[in-house]
Amino acid sequence: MKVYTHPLSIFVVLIGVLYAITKYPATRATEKTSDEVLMCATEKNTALPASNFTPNLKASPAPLVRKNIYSLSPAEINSIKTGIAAMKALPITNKTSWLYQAAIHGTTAGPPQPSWNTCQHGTQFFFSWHRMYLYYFERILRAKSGNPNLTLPYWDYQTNPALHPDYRNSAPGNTLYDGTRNASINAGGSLPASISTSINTAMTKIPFNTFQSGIEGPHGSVHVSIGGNMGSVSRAGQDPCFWLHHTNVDRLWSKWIKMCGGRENPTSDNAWMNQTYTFFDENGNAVNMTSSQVINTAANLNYVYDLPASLPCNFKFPYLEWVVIRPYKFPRPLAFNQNLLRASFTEAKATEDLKKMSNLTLNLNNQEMPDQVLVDLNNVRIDKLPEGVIEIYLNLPTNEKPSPQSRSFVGVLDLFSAAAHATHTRKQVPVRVNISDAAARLGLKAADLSKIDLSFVVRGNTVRGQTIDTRSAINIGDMDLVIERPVKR
Ligand SMILES: [Cu+2]
Repeated sequence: MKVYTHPLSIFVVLIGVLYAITKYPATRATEKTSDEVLMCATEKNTALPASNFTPNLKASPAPLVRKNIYSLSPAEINSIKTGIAAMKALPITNKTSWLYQAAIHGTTAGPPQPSWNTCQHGTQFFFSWHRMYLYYFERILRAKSGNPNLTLPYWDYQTNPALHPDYRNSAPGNTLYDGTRNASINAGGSLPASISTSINTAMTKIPFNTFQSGIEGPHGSVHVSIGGNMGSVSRAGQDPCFWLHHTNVDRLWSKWIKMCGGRENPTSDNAWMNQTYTFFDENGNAVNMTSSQVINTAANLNYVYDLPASLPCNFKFPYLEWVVIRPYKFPRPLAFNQNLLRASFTEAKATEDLKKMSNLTLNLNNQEMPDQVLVDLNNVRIDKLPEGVIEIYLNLPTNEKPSPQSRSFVGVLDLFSAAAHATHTRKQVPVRVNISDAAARLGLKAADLSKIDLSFVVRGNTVRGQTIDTRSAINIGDMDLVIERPVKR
């Protein structure tokens, strides 16, 4: 492992220190991640005794439209403020209160209440769980606002990388403001551009799970770049901009399916379709909902997004089965607390998977369905979150300045899920990084995979054109290389 000094770096840690940190982990830093004692729910069904969801098909003549926050009228924004104020006025014991609803995502408050801490990250239910969560929150907010046409707006940070001004106005009584956010965000700063690039990469992915985990990375980076409540799984739902962010994530799922080209929801996966979670409606009544019930938002959930119309899509992709090969393990741990770390992974250990194969091949250029090359970072521990993101590069030339336009750019690290999972008592979910596109651009062959070079670059938010200086401290236990290969059905 080599460590280089970067012009921005304040803290350059010598190799010996890196090993010392790894071997004798420092006491867990208390800032920002200290309250992550909760855990996201495991994948088991967490449904409670409740009535089952039935769509109210007569609710409205046409589905309501969820719109861009930047296109809302002052009256529409006032409705949202009114609804939030009413929810915030209720005690946490009320299921339609602001704090009860936020605790459904995560909380350290007690004693445990129905549906608390059930958020799904790093599982196949990330999209469907959050869609259900938004749906019932929207119904509650609509009822409290007194505006029957209220819908949740979304924040399209790819178009407007700064948070909407009404959410940053610190005037007393503004229910959209959250003073715990990073100063750069409340000052009107922009999220790093690498978030947008990573979303674009994810949208090109055809398999549902590859797309979904591809969105989780930039999604988590939005959380951490905003910071404060948003940067912590146990408090994120308390920041009003959480709902803008997740409505946008939900919109990206709707947009992806409209892009066709073989994109399909996992409707033949019964475990996914029947997965049930419990939420509370505007009257505080428990309702069970399954993933299968949230696929068609217009018919079942009475909303659509203001997406451009696209052609009808009947194309079925001829692939279903996936073969997963884990050819190499890189056992050397990695730690850093600086702005740029280049880590060469050359100590590849051949796994049983590789020993069984006579010849490892790699098809990154298949037009229909290329192999996906993934890196699983195991046992990630975060001691300090950056005020921004961590960008990842593959085989970045030493003389090249890291930028999301680089051929080596891989994506952004999902620090949000990693921070939450870092204290899980159950088996950790690895932080997954998809290096396929960069590997294809660089023309990597199967033989090159036993020797890869990853660069981790800490990039701050941008305020008035200036990228702010920030740092991060992270430990990664070890790393697995994973190849996902589609098989024709
Ligand atoms: Cu989130």
